Amino acid sequence: MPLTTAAPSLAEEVRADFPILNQDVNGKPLLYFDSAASSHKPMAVLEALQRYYLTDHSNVHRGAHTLSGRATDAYEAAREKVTAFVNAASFKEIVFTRNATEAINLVAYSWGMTELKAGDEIILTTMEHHSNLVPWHIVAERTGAVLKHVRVTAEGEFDLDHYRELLSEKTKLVSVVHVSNTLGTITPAKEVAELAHQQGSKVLLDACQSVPHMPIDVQDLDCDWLVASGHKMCGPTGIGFLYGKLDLLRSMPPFLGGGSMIQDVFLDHSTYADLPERFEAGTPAIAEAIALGAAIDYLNKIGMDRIHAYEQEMTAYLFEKLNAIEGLTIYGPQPKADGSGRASLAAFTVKGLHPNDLATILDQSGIAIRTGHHCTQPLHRELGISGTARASLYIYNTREEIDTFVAELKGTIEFFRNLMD
Ligand code: C6P
Repeated sequence: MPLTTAAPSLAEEVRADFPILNQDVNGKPLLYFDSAASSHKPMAVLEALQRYYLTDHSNVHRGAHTLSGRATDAYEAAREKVTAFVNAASFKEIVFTRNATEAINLVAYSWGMTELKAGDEIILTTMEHHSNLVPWHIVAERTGAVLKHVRVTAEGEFDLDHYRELLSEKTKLVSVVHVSNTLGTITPAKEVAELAHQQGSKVLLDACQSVPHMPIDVQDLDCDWLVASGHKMCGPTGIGFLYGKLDLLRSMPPFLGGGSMIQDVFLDHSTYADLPERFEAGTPAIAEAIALGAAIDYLNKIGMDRIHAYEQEMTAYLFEKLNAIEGLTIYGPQPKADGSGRASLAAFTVKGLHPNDLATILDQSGIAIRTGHHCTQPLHRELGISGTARASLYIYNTREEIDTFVAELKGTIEFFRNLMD
């Protein structure tokens, strides 16, 4: 009989690309379950950073010399990669920012402060990250705009009925998280956008936790803006992007003033450059943008459909194991049998134990998870808890790691229960 070998899993295929994972922490092999906070970077991204500094570094859009030309070409090529990755209609619709937080602030300060007036309504949800709450608090304080928040259902889903109730002709902006970093909930973004547009409202999608994990098509979603951070999608820190519909971006005043974003400057006034430069004042994060381009090449080579499918498989396995632990509560929707219907993360509490204690003990076994409020304090308040422990997965995590994690978690719970007995 011919010997058949099982096809390697995605993690087995890519694991060697992430040398950081190949280390011991506190005497045990590192088990990294904190990619929702920040993912690791494959060698291709680290090499792109180094290659740029070794051979091409210069400022962009400024010099007539060869290095400046190379840096500019590579920087703009990275923008083209982001454009294609989210299926934007034009590279002019992609503005590089430091991160998603800065991208939301750009919209809040440029569009929000000029377009909104007292009584206009902004719809957010109760599961927003602080990055999509605080900028709108500032806008509301300054303009008199009113904030409304869509509830999360008992099952942890975006409450569409409540959303429909909140929507009205007063709604000028719907700014919602695409995938919750705490509940793992997937917002029905297309429907949300369609309903908002029927009321003449704009739509911003915080896609920080979706862009790294699933195919994204901004034209299909029909959002007006979408934001993401490079460091959660195998790219470096210090780079993120804002997608905005061309006409809308064109209608927005600059966010920051300075070099690069101008056409002509006089002593008493200036005229502004076209998109996307208008929103990129000063020397940008050139190396980081180029490395983000390398991260996109890397993800594309695997295929976003495959990444999504693999994560669903891992989600189903993680939940099967966690659901079997007595006294453990997971927040957010349960996955369907095939792991679909939610993100590949689990925020949980264990009866009688503080999440920080759990994480500290797990760290002694080389296991990295996040604890605290994950910058969703209002959501935690709604849930009546001060914090959760969160395990979040990415392409390089394996079933065996889930087994180890669950075994260590059970051991830790038992240890504390024995202490309390
Ligand atoms: N969430 C987490 O551990 P920045 O910091 O700008 O790169 O990303 C902000 C942000 C915005 N929206 C969502 C849904 C996010 O998850 C995050 C970052 C990290 O969950 C750090 S708090």
